[in-house]
Amino acid sequence: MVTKLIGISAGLMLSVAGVSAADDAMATKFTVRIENTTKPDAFKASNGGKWSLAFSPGMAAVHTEKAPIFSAGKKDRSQGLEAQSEDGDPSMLAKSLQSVKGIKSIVVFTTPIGAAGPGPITPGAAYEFTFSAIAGDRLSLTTMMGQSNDWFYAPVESGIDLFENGRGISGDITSQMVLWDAGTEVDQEPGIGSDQGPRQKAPNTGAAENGVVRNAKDVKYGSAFTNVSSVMRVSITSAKAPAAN
Ligand SMILES: [Ca+2]
Ligand SMILES: [Ca+2]
Repeated sequence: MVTKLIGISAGLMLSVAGVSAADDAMATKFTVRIENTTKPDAFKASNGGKWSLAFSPGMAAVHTEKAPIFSAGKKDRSQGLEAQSEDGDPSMLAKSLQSVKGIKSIVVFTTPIGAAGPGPITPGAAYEFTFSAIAGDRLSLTTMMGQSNDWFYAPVESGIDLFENGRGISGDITSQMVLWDAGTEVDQEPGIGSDQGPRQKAPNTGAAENGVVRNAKDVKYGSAFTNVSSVMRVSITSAKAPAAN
């Protein structure tokens, strides 16, 4: 499910109150690329059928607080993480985070590079988005594991520190990504579950789990998918804005 709100090609930057223009002069510009490194039909279900893995549209937030989106071991906050995790729709989460303390900017990424419109990244495809940040800022991002009931990839709840010794980070940050279970929908076998994103009759369909957000390695079916670097590559580059003169 992708709403009109996020029907923009390059990634929609939502402005957040409290971010001053003065920050711009000192800001470092970052570009993040999320690539689906799997092959078509790479996975085999218990019924013998093969399936492909895709990752949904998602969102990224630059923040200063330690856990703006979720807390491991706690219930989902009903801010939209459920729709992101179950239906691949980041729009509600992006909207509600605008009023969360410590959020400085939000980017929604919906359209794969080279695609005509919003959609998941299928094997070989990638999303890319840019944002600006200053020392002390952290990055969180979310994307659904598209063949699950309510699993999402994100860094740990405190996000990724965007600076080291005052300089913007660059490089492969896949190792900082974790597969999480949102605890909102009962898990079925990935790739064939009737209530999972590609097969459910409508968004938000499936048995309620009433659980907590937790590392997917601790849930049924999860451990086969928690080696994130075997399915995606997330890289970041940074460039200091040139001095104005
Ligand atoms: Ca679940
Ligand atoms: Ca579902």
